[in-house]
Amino acid sequence: MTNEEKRKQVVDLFDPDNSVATNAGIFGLPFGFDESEIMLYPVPWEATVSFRSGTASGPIHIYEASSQIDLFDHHFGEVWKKGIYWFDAHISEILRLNNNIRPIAQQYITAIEQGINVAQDILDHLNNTCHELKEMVKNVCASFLADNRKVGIVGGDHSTPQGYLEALSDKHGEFGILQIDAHADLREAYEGFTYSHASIFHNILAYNEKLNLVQVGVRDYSAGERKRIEESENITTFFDADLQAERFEGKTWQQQCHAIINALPQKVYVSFDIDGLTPDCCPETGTPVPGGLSFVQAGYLLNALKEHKKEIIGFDLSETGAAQWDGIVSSRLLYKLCGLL
Ligand SMILES: [Mn+2]
Repeated sequence: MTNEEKRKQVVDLFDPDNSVATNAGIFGLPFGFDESEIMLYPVPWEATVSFRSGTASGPIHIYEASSQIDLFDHHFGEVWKKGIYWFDAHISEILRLNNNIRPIAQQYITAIEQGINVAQDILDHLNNTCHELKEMVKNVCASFLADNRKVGIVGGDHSTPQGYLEALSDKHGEFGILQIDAHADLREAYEGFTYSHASIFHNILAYNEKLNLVQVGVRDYSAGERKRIEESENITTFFDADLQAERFEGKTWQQQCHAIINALPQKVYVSFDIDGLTPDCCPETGTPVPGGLSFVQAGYLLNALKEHKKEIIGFDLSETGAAQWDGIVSSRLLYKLCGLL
């Protein structure tokens, strides 16, 4: 039997209107590895987080909340039929790595904030461990892509999809990234960390010069990042304050979504930092900022991507905080992102 035939068999036997089986997987679904078209890869990682911690347990809060959602999505319908698998085989190894270097990173951050010099070998050790994590994510994602699976990374902080974006770059070359985020994440080696959550798009644009980055909801950024945005032809930023001002003056979200989508090429990766949403959707995220997209605006934008028939080649959902409510919002967004794939 092919994997597709196996999937069909599981779909036929499953009643989505019934309550969840106790041994069920993500979203209460019965699919195994073989039967799943979509691989969700949780990366509980926050080694270089600068402000509030907790996002390393984002995946577990998302997983726990996921069984409560109804399986018919208003925009994307019966998403579950694609087969969705929570590939958590590396979750304890990643957590072990994270827990090993997190205290060292915290001491390092505290020291540099106080202007104390830190031995270069400590920083090297931290950067090497982050590199190890990135390579691990890259190898796992590359093997899924080679197997024609679709992949979503579930962070962890926003550095976690770096390896995945490299694997996609190797496979596709040219594509666009739709980044929904309160921050620009274009810093060069924030606080000395090569693979900082604040540097992910600086890093991936250096890795793949054919990328097109479209940012939405940005409202907290440095002067250097502003300059970078203004000078780069392959970065288009829809700042949150500008989007909201245009709407105060009569533009509609529909028109704005069209402008956002028109800035993207045909192949699109969605990088969803949960702090792009209003803070009531993500109160425990690491660096919440007032303003942002409402949950329904985000759903409308994702649906508009579908209606414009963009080819969605992958996604990440990052920075979910350690709380039940944050898990509830993110798991619902995760289901929509699976629908978009
Ligand atoms: Mn971010």
